[in-house]
Amino acid sequence: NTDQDWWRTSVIYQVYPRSFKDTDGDGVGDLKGIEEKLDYLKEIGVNGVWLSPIFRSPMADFGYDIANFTDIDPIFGTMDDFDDLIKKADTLGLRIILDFVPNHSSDEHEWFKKSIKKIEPFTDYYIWHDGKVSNASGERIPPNNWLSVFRGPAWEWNEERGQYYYHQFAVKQPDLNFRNPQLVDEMKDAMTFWLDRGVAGFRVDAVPFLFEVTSLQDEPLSNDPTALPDDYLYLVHNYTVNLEETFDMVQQWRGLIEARQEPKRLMMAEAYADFETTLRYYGTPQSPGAHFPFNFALITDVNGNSTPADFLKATKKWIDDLPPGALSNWVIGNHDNHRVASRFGRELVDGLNMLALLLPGVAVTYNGEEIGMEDTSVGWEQTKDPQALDAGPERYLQYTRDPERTPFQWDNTTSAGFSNSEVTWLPVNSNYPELNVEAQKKASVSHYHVYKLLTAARATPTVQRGDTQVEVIGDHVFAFTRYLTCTF
Ligand code: ISL
Repeated sequence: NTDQDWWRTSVIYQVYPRSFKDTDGDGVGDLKGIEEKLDYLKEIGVNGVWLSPIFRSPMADFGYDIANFTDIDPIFGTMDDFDDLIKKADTLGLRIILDFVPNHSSDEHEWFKKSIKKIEPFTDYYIWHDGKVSNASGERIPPNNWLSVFRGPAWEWNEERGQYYYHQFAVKQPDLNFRNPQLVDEMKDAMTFWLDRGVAGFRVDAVPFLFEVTSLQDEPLSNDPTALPDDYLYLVHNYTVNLEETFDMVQQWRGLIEARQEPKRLMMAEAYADFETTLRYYGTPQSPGAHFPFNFALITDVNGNSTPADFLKATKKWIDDLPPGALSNWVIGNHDNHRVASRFGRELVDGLNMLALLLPGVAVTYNGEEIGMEDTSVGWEQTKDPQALDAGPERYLQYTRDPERTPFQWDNTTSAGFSNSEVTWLPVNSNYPELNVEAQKKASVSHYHVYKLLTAARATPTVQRGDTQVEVIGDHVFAFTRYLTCTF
């Protein structure tokens, strides 16, 4: 294991910046707050820190709607704050990884405003279409039946341009047109900008959605009895995800970051897909893609009702069936999925951390997992997540991602030590007086102590290079062994 591939045995820690640490009292976390807490991250044994988006944004999707790809949002701080963060991280030997969100921009991005007006070269930076005329009503309707991940039609009429635009996510997140070479270059320039500023790599957002078929054909119905006609799952998505062009684009980005040395930069791809498709994001030895696509098996394939056999199935393929040379990785939570303690039950928090941190390869941790933070119940009136707001008061609970995004619980002071303001952008979980970092440090036994033991154990040759056996023992136990075979 050389510094060349520093991430191989690393713990990558996802910070959700809005909820990590607020230093200016506005109830929203900031870069200075992250800087202040880098010592803590060092202390718990983290190596890489991935920040969810910190770029200029109207925050319709809390930073995943970007209005300027090369600027910091004032709510998080300034470019100087960012440079300071990188500097402090360097002194601690921590690497900062940014979220790269290529699929869409905000509708408040200059490119979109100019695209509406057909100002060159922006006219085709987005996906525009006249729509068609309905046979039944004679009215203008979208070009096809495609649905947005956030529900409802994936097409929105723009009065000024007199055309529909395509949005795979919220209406305020128009999809960028990766069939336009200038846009492709523009996005590469954005990556280069941050690489020049010293970031150690990227987590690439929503990769499967980069391209859609040009024929714009309707997608087939899924026949999922639980899906309403405006639910994403109402359709089978053959024409809008994982197109060949997508894998090629990921390989181009890999080439771009591969050209950088000292430190070598990392690319992680976010792709919820079946196992075989996910593996394609590794690319090939000749044309490598992501260093690793996230392994979401411990999120999508198991839950609190799973049997040991389900755990065996979910983990085994990511140990035994990877292509030669492909690096494994483990993700047990993130800002889009309910917290481990809530999905599996509190008693399984340490167990899930053991899987993430002791199985072979990279461990990716979401902030709060080290202390077993739980989902926070956020009522309709306090709901912020656009996906939940779109669903409305009857259905928001099925969609909301707010419960896993509430402020980090540092101690038992005001707002759990997250902010000196009592008003925070999402409510602090009422369990904070007991469930917080300070309390767990003081306790003789806690998730925090277990987490630290686990990250420390990663320094051993057995965890770094050893073999792995996963097995079911009896009716109730899923077990795994890491071992190093010695030859004398
Ligand atoms: O969350 C999902 C499944 O649990 C996915 O459908 C997810 O919405 C998709 O993979 C993209 O997620 C990413 O991009 C979204 C943003 O809202 C999410 O927070 C982000 O992780 C749009 O930028």
